[in-house]
Amino acid sequence: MMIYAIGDVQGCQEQLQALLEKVGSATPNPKLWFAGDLVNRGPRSLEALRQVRALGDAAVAVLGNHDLHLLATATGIRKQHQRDTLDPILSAPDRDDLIDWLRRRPLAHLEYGHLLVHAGVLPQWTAIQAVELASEVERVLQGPDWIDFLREMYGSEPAKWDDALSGVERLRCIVNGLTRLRFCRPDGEMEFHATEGINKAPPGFLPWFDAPGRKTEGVTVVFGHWSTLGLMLRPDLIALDTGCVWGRQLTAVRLEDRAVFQVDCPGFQDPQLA
Ligand SMILES: [Mn+2]
Repeated sequence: MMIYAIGDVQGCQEQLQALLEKVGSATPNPKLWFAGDLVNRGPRSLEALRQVRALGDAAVAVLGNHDLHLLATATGIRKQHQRDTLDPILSAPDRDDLIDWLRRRPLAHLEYGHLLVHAGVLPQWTAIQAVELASEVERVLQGPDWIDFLREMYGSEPAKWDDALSGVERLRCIVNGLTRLRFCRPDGEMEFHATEGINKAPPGFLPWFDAPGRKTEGVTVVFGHWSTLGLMLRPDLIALDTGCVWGRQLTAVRLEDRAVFQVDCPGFQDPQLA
């Protein structure tokens, strides 16, 4: 089975459509993995969400920080930020169905020796553990108390994972590791301010994937979220956020042979303002 992993769409649905056409002419009925952040900042988040939902079982889409932000905005917990473009979703006739679908997406997916997450995995987590921890959050997001959880989800503490964490602190740490992480200390303590490339790590920090002894080294981690990395292919990593919304590309990588498929984007946001 041919699997194509696709980077952060961020509402760039015309580019998604063009990319799916390219992929579809190489492989009829492909399996599609989305690295999260389907929505926001780009102009057609509503259409992007509808399109991925309509793919049904052909698509696996993990939740990104912008997707969670949509859930929090739709439930009135958070206000939109200045450059958010979520209004068309919030006023859509099918908004409740779309939000309900979105909150039932996973935060991690492990298959064929590849672990799909939006941002990263903490160095202490094995791939199997990452999926188990993700499912702890998924159970809450899919359960009756999901809005209460969203209300407490935001925050950057605790910055460091501990197996003994419990309750909302545990869940928050899992969410932050899977959906916001870029840099951490060698011991896994997370940092959430720096968004530049690997050569601009804050003192004492390194990219999560270069943490020594990282327990996911034996699988290939497929992720997005970090547009300043660009497309990065290493034996143990596939970084997919090639900054579509910033005027670069939307990228798909075929997992079997790492063939790269890309669509250029005119750019809907100014990276100077990022
Ligand atoms: Mn992101």
